[in-house]
Amino acid sequence: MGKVLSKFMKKLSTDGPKRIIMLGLDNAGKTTILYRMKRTEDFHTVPTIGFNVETISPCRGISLTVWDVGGQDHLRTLWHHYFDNVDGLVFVIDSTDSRRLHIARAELEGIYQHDAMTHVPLIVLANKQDTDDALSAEDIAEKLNLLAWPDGSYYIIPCCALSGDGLTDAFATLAQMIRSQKKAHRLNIF
Ligand SMILES: Nc1nc2c(ncn2[C@@H]2O[C@H](COP(=O)(O)OP(=O)(O)O)[C@@H](O)[C@H]2O)c(=O)[nH]1
Ligand SMILES: [Mg+2]
Repeated sequence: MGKVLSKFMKKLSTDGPKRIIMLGLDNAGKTTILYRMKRTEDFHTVPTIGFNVETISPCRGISLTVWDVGGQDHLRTLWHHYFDNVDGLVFVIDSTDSRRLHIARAELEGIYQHDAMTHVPLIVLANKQDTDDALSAEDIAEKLNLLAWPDGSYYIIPCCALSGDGLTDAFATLAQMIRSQKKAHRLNIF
């Protein structure tokens, strides 16, 4: 039994990288987050046309291939092309952009209308917490109506992509959510 369990745990941790998509309105900080996690020095971002993709080092034993997809108006209609076989979603909010939070909410709800995305674990990043006018994660959760979402289906985490504060925790939490979900799924099969 112990042997079977350890084989099972090993398989969980050695499965290939998990596929993460990172979405959010333009200027939210997605590309900055990707390269901060990748620990790239001296990067500067330009508005993303299309996508950037990087594999980031293991979080809780899982490597994450993160797709950072452009968020300008005309690019958002293309997001659904990235929805197949997604293991986790990181949805990034510019916490200073209170004017467009209702658009972010509509986009987030729209993503979860797609069948392929229904059960995908969600991390909402309340980015730009270093600025004086940043809304708190609690305010953002309320404005996005997250309290109506099922318990455990998401976490909202305050962060600052410039310093990296909050990012490691956020990706580790997502890795943990993916791991628990896969485990539950496999146990159902037994
Ligand atoms: N003050 C502050 N600015 C940030 C932060 N994260 C990103 N930015 C800035 O926000 C702008 C948009 O960032 P970018 O990563 O290109 O956003 P994207 O369009 O979502 O990929 C850039 O000028 C970044 O330097 C943050 O945590 N704090
Ligand atoms: Mg970008």
